[in-house]
Amino acid sequence: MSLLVLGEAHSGKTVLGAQLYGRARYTEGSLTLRQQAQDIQVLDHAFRSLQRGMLPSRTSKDTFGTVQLPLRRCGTGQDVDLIWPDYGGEQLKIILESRQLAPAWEERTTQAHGIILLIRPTATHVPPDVLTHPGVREFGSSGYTEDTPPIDEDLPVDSQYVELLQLLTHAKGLHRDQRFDWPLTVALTCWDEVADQHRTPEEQLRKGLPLLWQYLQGAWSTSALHVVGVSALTRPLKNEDGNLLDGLPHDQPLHAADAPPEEARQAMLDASDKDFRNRTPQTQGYLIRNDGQQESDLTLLVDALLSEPHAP
Ligand SMILES: Nc1nc2c(ncn2[C@@H]2O[C@H](COP(=O)(O)OP(=O)(O)OP(=O)(O)O)[C@@H](O)[C@H]2O)c(=O)[nH]1
Ligand SMILES: [Mg+2]
Repeated sequence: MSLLVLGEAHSGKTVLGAQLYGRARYTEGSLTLRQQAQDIQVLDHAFRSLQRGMLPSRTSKDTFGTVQLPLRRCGTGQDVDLIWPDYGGEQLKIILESRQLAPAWEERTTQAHGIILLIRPTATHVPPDVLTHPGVREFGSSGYTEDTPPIDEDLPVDSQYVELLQLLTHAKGLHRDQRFDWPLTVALTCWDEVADQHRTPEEQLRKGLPLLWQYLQGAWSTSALHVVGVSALTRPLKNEDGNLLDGLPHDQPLHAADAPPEEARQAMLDASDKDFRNRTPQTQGYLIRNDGQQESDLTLLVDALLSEPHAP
């Protein structure tokens, strides 16, 4: 059975994918890696960066693929393929603008037993005035960073997610004459950045993306819908000088190939978080269940969907 994961640019796809891979491979949780596969190299590589206390590089804008993570559910022995997004930049936006799924995506969607939608709440929080006047959104206003993806002039951010879900359910052949039973988990990523840590993930979704919340309430059956929070890193990574690390563009090396060893070592130190490295990535990152309970087993993100009855 396969589960399709979707998330827009900078939503934390690569880091979370690497952490899930690390948990499944090196720790005992609800899911394990059932085999090594050629195409998991991307996640393996990203996990090795985290082991060095460094952030994985940004995914190239031109990449638009997926990585199949072959997992096994420990309790039941059931095999699950997690179709993890390996794309960068504006690729999801292209789907939304063209309002069409490419044939390969249509096939993945039809075959998917369920979907995991990754949303980074701090990158999509839109103040009310911006909903009515999209043009006034600027860097530096609350919740915006350079990482904040641009929004379509005509659409508030949450309508884009509604449109995406409409495209997917259409491709899946589901009709609105009854609520959808297709298992869906909305995972709010980089949860450590969320200002009000006392909110449950569902409250955060309702507050931050009200249109999406309303749509889900009307369209999805309650038992098939899950909302969780997830922080893949626990906190932002910083170097020893306290400067925030950033995922380098994929084609930018850390230092020149012929850099003297001391310069290369300094470049490594500047781009790594010593404490994160010492604690190892496996012990960091957590998931927040909707009842507010914190779990260190990130693979529970997938488990909730598997408890659901089979999709139509
Ligand atoms: N605080 C915090 N920051 C995170 C977390 N996960 C990722 N980040 C930050 O977000 C940046 C983007 O994460 P990626 O995993 O590269 O995101 P992506 O969706 O793969 O991004 P693209 O490949 O550029 O589309 C990282 O470089 C980190 O700086 C997290 O759990 N907490
Ligand atoms: Mg990426």
